[in-house]
Amino acid sequence: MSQRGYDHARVERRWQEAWDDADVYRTPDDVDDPTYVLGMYPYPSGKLHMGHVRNYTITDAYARYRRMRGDEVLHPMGWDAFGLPAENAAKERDTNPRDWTFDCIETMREQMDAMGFGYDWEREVTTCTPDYYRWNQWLFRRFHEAGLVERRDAEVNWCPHCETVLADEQVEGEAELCWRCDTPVETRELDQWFLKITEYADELLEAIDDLEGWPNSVRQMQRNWIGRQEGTELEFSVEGYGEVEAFTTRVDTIYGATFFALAPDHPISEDLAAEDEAVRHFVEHEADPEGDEPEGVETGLTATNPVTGEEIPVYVADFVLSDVGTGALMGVPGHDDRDHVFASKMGEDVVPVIAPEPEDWDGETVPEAPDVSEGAFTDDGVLVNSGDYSGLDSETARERITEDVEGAEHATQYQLRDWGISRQRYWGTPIPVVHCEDCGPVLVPEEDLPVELPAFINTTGNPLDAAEEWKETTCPDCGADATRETDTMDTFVDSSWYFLRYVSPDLEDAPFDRERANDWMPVDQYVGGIEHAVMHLLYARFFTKVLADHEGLDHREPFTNLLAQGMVQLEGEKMSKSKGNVVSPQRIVEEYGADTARLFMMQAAQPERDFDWSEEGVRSTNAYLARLKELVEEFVASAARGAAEDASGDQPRADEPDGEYDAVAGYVDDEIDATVAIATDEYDDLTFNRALRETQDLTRTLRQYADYTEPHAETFERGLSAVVRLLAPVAPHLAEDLYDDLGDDGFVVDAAWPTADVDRDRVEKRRKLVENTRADVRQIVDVAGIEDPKGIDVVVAPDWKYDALEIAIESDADNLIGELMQVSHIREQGDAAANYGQDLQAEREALSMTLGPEAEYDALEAAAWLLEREFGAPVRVVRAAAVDDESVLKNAEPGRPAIEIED
Ligand code: ANZ
Ligand code: ZN
Repeated sequence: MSQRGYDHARVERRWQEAWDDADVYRTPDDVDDPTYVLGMYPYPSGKLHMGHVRNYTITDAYARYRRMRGDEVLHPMGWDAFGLPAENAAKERDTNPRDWTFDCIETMREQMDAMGFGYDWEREVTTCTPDYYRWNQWLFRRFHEAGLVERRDAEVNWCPHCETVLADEQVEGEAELCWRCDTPVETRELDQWFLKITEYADELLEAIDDLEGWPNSVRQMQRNWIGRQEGTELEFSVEGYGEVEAFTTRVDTIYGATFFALAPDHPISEDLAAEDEAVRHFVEHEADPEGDEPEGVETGLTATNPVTGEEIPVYVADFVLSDVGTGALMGVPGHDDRDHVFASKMGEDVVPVIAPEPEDWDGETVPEAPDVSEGAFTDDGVLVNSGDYSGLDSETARERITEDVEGAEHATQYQLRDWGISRQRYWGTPIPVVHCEDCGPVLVPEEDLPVELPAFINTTGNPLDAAEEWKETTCPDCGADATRETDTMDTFVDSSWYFLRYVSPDLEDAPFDRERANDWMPVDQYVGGIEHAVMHLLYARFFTKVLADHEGLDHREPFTNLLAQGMVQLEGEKMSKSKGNVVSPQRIVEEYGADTARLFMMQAAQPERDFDWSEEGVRSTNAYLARLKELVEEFVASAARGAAEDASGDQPRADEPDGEYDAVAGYVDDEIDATVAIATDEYDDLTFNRALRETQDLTRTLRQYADYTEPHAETFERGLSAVVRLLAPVAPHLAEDLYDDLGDDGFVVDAAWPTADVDRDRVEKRRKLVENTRADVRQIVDVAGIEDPKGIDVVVAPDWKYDALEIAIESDADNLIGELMQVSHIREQGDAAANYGQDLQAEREALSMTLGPEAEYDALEAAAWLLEREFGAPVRVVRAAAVDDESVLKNAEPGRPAIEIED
């Protein structure tokens, strides 16, 4: 027999060792029912924080659940091990990023093991090892062969403090600060390597519609990020420069174009700047594309509107972006807010050419033009002041004008840009390129991969630039002296395919085993933070599509279901080091145990929601586990006593305790089934909090049962066994211990999930009936000030009231009472029927079917012991037929029995 009290440290150590010895988390390679459950791998910062703990408890619980349901589950873990922080930490601590990273990994792996996460560590993936990053380099070559790599000059965000290029998303806020160090970001021109994700823009966008297992918010964020717009490209002729293309989404407004504007780095602007001092000054000193106010300078040129033939002035303006559309636009101040501000400032005309569509519009009449002097009218509407096009709706006009105007054509424009992967940093995958004076940039041949990182050099710039010996090499094409590329890859490259490496982590001749990947993929359930809603998930989708097109992957989307977990907060604020409000998982594990930490988190809220950490909640979770342990141990002890007594007698019997199978046992049996059925549904939906609430309710019922009477052994054991299994995904250590106590063989990890077939709707009605009845008794006892009730009668309503209720629900007659009175056995009830009919009429909208008189009687009869327990008085459940007292019957209604208390 196990010792008394809940010694979490002992329990957790014992089972972690046992799991380890038995290798229970090893995943087979070839499987029939593959389920892939994955948490976003962490950056090895050295410390597991509560966000990690929550993230990985969700995946662990779900993986364990699926496994108990009979699936073969892949649930791996690895390390997003490259990145700037390691480099910075290495500098601060006078070590190198590799040692620092591996130290961090070591500690975090131990912390994960202490949490009881069931990973197959044989499949661990560490991105900073040459075994992993050589495949980044290999993939870079493949992308290059597929025409998806490009090197071009590009303006980049440059953080002078980190001395690195930042992605747009790493630049924060209006003030444009570096995400890591808050230094204001500058721009620089550099030769950069790009992956051409824009080639997949359409598919990335359109396939979002099918990602039904993703949160809508994430899907919308991806749509916005891709930002596809349909519009028209058309030509304005500019004196001296010929036809100049402009992009517009609103060609229907072309009669209202009162100026033309060029981006500051448009070729014409650059050409003008060479001669025109004002333009040069503006381009070099004033243009600020991020500024709030649109600024610009007149060029003195005019452009001819291709539809109206009108000549309009040409500006160079900073709100025109060179990488959007064609870098030139027609300004329509009447219908675009920014153009309105700009035109007002420059004194250009504001002409209304679109009117709001009148409510009773006949589709032809030209409505009155709106007043746009104070602000633009930006919606679609009906064209006015637009020649022959007046009277058309915006959409039709756009089609017509695009068709009619020479040189105009339909065009699609995207917000999405190609993915610049170059980083001028050490701790990343070296881009496998050699620069040769004669041959230019040459790819490192496959057989020379990996290009390994040289030893770390502590310098302010890019350490790879300082690694002279490493840099010096020969050209793979011509053999001449050449230098290595010193850019490394964005670490988002690593995370764009790591989920494929877990499938065959040791494979030596390809990044992943095609056949196995096709079996395991796509990931069934992916779990991670909302901060990865756009980039990581979009890049992973992009890689998956490229690998489907070029590497034989059968799947075009990597993640079927995505859960973006909420934040763990403290007093309403995100836990963060900078705020100093961090609760350390390690302390919680030491004080209360991993099971308590896991259970507390999973029951505190739905996984998508933010919730507040509460030490009080942790303590009560811990107390619950201790009570459960006690309950199981009591049962096991009394069963053992019973067995000993039996052994001394002459007739060996089944386990003791051996209470009757009576109505109480029946009630408990029903509750076990209900709990199993509901908790299973909730596990399927990953709403662990609800599954756990059910499980705790059942535990309480079992406790009350044991306190009330000698429980029926089989029923009681079935209940305990259900609780232990339902809890096993979330509190695996204690569940193993109790599973063992209950005499089951093997590990609960491998145990079968309990099953039950019940009608949830009936369960809910039954529970509600019992709860309401208990509440009614409580209220009567309270209001009447009854100290010591002698007896409680619960009177089920007469059958005719159930019939009347059914009619009230089904009938749509205005006169319900009339309808009821047509039924003879209701009419016979006289005033009682009329009164009840009135009640029904009053609540008609809110009525719902109850279980029916017999089922209500049975349910109340089975639950009578709960009332007896609570009020310390005998309880009789009585059918209406057995009662003559009209005043009692009057109060009995379907779903709400009458209560009579004797004091
Ligand atoms: C005329 C027009 C009339 C426009 C109108 C809009 C409303 P949004 O604004 O997101 O719909 N545009 C075109 N090229 C641009 C560039 N290089 N830099 C900045 N803006 C540019 O994006 C499409 C609109 O952005 C285009 O449609 C154009 O202004 C502007 F009532 O043309 B529109
Ligand atoms: Zn060469």
